[in-house]
Amino acid sequence: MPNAAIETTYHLARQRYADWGVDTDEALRRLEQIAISMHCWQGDDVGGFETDAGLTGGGIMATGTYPGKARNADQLRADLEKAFRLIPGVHRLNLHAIYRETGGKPVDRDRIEPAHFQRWIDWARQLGIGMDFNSTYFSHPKAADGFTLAHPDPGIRRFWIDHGIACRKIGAAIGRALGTPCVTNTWIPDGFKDVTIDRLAPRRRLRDALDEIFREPLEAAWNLDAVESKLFGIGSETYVVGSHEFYLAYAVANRKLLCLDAGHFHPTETIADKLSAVIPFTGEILLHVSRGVRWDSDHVVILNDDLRGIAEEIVRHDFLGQVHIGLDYFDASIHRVAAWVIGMRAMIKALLGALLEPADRLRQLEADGDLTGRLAVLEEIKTLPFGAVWDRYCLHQGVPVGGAWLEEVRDYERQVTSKR
Ligand code: RNT
Ligand code: ZN
Repeated sequence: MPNAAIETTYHLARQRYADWGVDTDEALRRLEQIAISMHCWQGDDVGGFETDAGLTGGGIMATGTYPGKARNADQLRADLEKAFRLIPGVHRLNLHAIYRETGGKPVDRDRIEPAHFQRWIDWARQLGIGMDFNSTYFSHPKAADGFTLAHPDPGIRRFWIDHGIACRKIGAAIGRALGTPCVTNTWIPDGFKDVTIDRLAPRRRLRDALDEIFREPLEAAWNLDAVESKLFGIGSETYVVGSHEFYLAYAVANRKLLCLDAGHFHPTETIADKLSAVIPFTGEILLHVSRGVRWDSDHVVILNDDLRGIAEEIVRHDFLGQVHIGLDYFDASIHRVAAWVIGMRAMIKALLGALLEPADRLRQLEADGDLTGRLAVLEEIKTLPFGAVWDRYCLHQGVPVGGAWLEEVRDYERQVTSKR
């Protein structure tokens, strides 16, 4: 579509929204301020560059064999840059500890240092983006039996505690270098496949291990700690040490960020409803926006009701300053750069949709007890010319409008990823 047509369509759309009392220019200005943390691990199926083994254990699984995945950090950075150029706005990178670069030197996870992430930091600075971080408690011989921080063996526990401590220091170094706090997330796979007798001792061990990891206070301007719960994993179907209640209690008691992953709850439960329940007690939270299909399958995020619900809760309650939005999925059955672009664009669209709600009017209807009006208005606004506002945003952000980004990914595939 020619640019002039995009502008004309936008101006007509702006009027339609104005009729509902919504200022589309203002919505776009607010949208531009929202940085979403794009997860590096979609780019190589959660493999990392420590060993050639890739993702092993941890109860998570990437399925698919799409060719051309990144095999080293330079390739991954190139793929990430390609994706960022197709996504409107300025976003962040979410890195896992297994993406360290040690120059071929074997360094185990309890010994990693900020220096091993210097190339990532320099790259992020060049792009003008912030970074977030994750300790990696899976794909490692010391995690092979499914336990890490809650392991009964004090030696193994110590190793993972030291990993956690090292990761917080890396997080702080990242945040300090980039001038924006790094959210360092902790997720462990610990749990049992089958009927469990002692559910308490592993939870006590986990609590104590976390206390040790978090003992040293770090500058909040550099590093923020988050803890992520889970319902079940492959191999931890019966019992997960770090359950929702465990981490909710831990986060509230210790003023940590709770990480809510959209795939980590019962299928009819949505994380949207949990924001207003948790934020009054934790202050801030981290989201792992994901899409489970029948189970915690980590499908690429799309613009569905769940996603819209999350964005609406963030915007309606003015939580933008308190919610760190990150994505978490890994689909190896489609082009990996496209998977990023689809998920990120969907998240941004959901936020735009929420910013374009006639919020005051809806709130008033509800306060007046006019529940008929509330439902009627919510249905009517679904067909407002949202696409015209979205296209105009992409145009002004200098990224492809509509499906034009797909051709760029196909080009990149022809020239780069298919040759790997
Ligand atoms: C696993 C958790 C965790 C991971 C990433 C790779 O179930 O969701 O966040 O997906 O750390
Ligand atoms: Zn997650």
